[in-house]
Amino acid sequence: MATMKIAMRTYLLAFALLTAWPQDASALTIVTHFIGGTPPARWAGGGNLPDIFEAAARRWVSVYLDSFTIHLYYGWATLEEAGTHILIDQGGEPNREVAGLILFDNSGAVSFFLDPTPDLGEEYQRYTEEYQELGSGLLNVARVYSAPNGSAAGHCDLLSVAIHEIGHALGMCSANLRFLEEKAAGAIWIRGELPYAGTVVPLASNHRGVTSHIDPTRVVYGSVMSGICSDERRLPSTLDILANAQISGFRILNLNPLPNRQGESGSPEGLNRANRLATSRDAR
Ligand SMILES: [Ca+2]
Ligand SMILES: [Zn+2]
Repeated sequence: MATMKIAMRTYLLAFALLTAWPQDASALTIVTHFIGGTPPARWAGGGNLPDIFEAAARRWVSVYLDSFTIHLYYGWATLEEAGTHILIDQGGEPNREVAGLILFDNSGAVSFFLDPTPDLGEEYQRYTEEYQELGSGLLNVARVYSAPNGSAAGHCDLLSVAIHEIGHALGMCSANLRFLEEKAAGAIWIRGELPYAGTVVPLASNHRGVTSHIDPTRVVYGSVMSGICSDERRLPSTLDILANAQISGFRILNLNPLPNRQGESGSPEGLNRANRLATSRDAR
């Protein structure tokens, strides 16, 4: 891992010296670098990883309007989970991850759906928004597509896994120094000038302690940072957006990101105040 870290840093530095990127002064910029790797032998759908990763990045870019640039390297590799994220470098004030590596499993253990139209959720027949009271009023905790048809059915949505892993890069990562401070109490306390200040985001624990995931046993089913299941698509919820904003010091938020269909996001009809709690099998 240390070798990879040094190699990636060197590559990053060389790349930074050779290239000047246009800077958008008023938005999060995710600079993506496809490093290749061998794709899985089989997958469903006619899409490809670069298009899907870009679409996943746009989901997060649409919610943070602070001026900040992060570099994400991504590709295929043999893993023991659907996807993984490794922090390469962090820094600045406030401290944020500035470079990361995200890998997706090519072993065949996970059967992915590669959406050829990753900005649209038209393969899923149902869209649900979940709301919950977590200390500062009812807030959106889940935006979930379900009931897939066609080639999406029976598969794990690669877009959702990419959104989840990029979410780790934006703050919820056990190598992130600010996350380590924030998670001390086993939860992330939303505070300061952020909307829904007073909300407490519960974190899942395992035998090694507090993890970098939202606790699926205490939050209504479907938060993208609690995990990803087969046969569904998860988009960042207000809770996911707030958790990373608190960790990484993002202050200018769009809590109603890109809708996939007209009128679906933030609409009163979308309110589904289901009381059910469900456990979620994490992709990691
Ligand atoms: Ca689609
Ligand atoms: Zn994860």
